[in-house]
Amino acid sequence: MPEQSAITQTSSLARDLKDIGKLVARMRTGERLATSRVVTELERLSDVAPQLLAALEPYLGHALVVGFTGPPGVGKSTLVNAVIAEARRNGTSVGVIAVDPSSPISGGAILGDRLRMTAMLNDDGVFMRSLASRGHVGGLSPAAVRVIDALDAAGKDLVLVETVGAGQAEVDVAEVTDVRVVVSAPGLGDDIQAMKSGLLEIADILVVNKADRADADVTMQQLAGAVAVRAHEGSGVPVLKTIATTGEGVGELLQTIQNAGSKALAEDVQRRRRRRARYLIAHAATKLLEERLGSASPALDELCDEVLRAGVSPGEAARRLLQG
Ligand SMILES: Nc1nc2c(ncn2[C@@H]2O[C@H](COP(=O)(O)OP(=O)(O)OP(=O)(O)O)[C@@H](O)[C@H]2O)c(=O)[nH]1
Ligand SMILES: [Mg+2]
Repeated sequence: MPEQSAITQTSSLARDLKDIGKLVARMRTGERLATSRVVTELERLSDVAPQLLAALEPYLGHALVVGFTGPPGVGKSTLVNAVIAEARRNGTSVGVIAVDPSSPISGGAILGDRLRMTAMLNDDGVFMRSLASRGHVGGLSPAAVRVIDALDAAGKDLVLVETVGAGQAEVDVAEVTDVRVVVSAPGLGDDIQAMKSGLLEIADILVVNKADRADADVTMQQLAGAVAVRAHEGSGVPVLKTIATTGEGVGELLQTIQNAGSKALAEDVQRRRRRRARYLIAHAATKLLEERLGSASPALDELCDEVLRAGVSPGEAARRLLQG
């Protein structure tokens, strides 16, 4: 009976979680079920999440966290899929987080080729989780940051995070990843202009995917032109071509990612983790502030009136709001 199996599940979960150390140890040996459970607990921020995070602490800082972002439909999922295949050939273990409410991983749609997908599901060196952005419009949810930590502690060498580059997402992905790959494709039109203003600034590596298409060189030139402008500012961002569907150029992409990543990995673990924590604090602070500004209160009304009377500057009012 469904009720009974739900109860059994809950009690076995409770038993498992009683011994968090054991669960983490199982995850560390590569047990998929244990990893899955740790990820779920952290994603949901369940009661045991603080203890779990504390237990993961000694194992953090090993993974290279790579963000894949770009406009919808440019082939990010297909490219991530191809990078996984390439990494596995080198024996590199991979965790994948797809932040994409529109195409959940279940069903295999998100990562394209069902056959390869099935092969990966049987490969203990690969762990994938799809996360809804849950009203966190366009951005990375704090849950994604905790799941990154889980996969890092699980011993994955590479953690790939796919997000659609829309507004806040690119900023978020920049805060929590070590290497940022910005993916584009031919025929984006206005999106290329949008990329120039937003995404290009956070890119460590630029990829023109769908290089099998005739107009790929035009896109390549547009991006190389935009990057050349930045090169004067000393950026030197590589621009690579890939065909995610065939794997062409993906070996070079992975190599470039690893080169860029070696610098990040040499950085102090604590500093890298603080950067992620800073993002979480900023995220929480923004929410708190929105709540305070959104709900009517006599104190806020009073503050507004004081600003209107020019007795208090908006800056001073903001400071008071933050202190309150
Ligand atoms: N011709 C060609 N098609 C590709 C290539 N890479 C991906 N595609 C196709 O482009 C379509 C979109 O691919 P996805 O990988 O789902 O793109 P995405 O950027 O993850 O899309 P969203 O997650 O919805 O933003 C699919 O039909 C892919 O098969 C490529 O290199 N060449
Ligand atoms: Mg996708």
